[in-house]
Amino acid sequence: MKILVTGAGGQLGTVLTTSLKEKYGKNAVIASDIVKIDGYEGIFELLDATDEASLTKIVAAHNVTEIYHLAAILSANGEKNPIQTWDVNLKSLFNVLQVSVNQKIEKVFFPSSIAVYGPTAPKIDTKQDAYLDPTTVYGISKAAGEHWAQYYFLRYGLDVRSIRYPGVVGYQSLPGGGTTDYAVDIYHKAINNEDFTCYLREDACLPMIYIEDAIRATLEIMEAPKSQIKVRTSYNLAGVSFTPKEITASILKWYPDFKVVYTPDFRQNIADSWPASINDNPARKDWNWKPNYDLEAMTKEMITQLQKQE
Ligand code: VAH
Repeated sequence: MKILVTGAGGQLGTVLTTSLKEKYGKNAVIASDIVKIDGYEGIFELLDATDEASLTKIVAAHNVTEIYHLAAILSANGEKNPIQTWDVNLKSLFNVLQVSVNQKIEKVFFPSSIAVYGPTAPKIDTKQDAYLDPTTVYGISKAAGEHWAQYYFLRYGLDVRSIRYPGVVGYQSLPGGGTTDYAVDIYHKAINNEDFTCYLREDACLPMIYIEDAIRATLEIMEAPKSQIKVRTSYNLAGVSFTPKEITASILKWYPDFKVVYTPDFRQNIADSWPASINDNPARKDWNWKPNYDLEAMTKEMITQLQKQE
C-alpha cells in the first residue's frame, strides 16, 4: 500500500499523515504539499496539486495505490480571491480524479464540508439529502467536487469516498483560514492567559468535531467494504455542535479569569448560512460511524495537550 496525501501540512493533513504512518508504516505514506513541512519525518514531495504533470510523476514514481486529497483553500480565506479559490479547489480535484483513473489508483478520499449547505437547508438536524445552495466559493467548490467524485465513480468505477466535515478542532496546528477556526484559536488564547476576541456572535451555533473523531471517521470510511459505501457524493458527519458562548463556558471551568469579547465580522455571514447541527444517520448505518468526543471531553483534551506544548 502506498498512500499519497496532498495538503499534508494542513490542519487535517498534519494529523492524518501521522495516523496513516502509525497504521500502515512510515514508508507507506508520501506526504506532499505546496511548501515543505518543517520537521516532517517520512517521505515528502513538494507538490502543487493544480499541476497534473507533477502529480502524475509523483504517483508513478512511488507506485501510489491510494490518494487522500486534502489540499484546498477554506471558507474565509476563499472569499478573498473567489476565482483563485475555485481554480485551486477544482483543478486540483480534477487532477486527482483523472490521474487516479489513468494510474488505476484503488481508492481516493475527497474531503467535503457542511459548507455545501446554504440558507435554504434546515438549520437543525440537517439531513444528508437537504438541498445544497452554498453561498461561499469554498462551499460551491465542495458541492461541485462531490458531484464530480460521484461522476468518476459512476463513469469510471473510481472508488472515491467522501465526508462532509464539520468544523474541525485540533491542537496540532494553528487556525488556517476557516470560519470555524475561532474554536481552535480560543484554546490557544486561554492557555496563554490572553483575552480572546471572537469574530462570531456568542450564539452562533455550528457543527464541530474533535480532530481525533474526524481522523478516525476518515480511516473508517476508507477501510469500510466497498459494498457498504452507498453515498458517492459525500457523507454527512456530526461530532458536537456548540456556540462560542458554550465553548467559552467550557474553558472557564479550567481558566476562570479567561475573558472573551464578541465582535462579529464577515465570517458571521458565512456561519449564518450554515446549519447548526447535522444528521449523520447514513454514515452511522452504512459504515458504523459514532463520535466519541463531546464538548467537555474536547476541551479537556485540547487544554491538556496545549499545556504540554507550552
Ligand atoms: C472552514 N474548517 O471553516 C472549514 C470547515 C465547516 C467549516 O469546512 O472553512
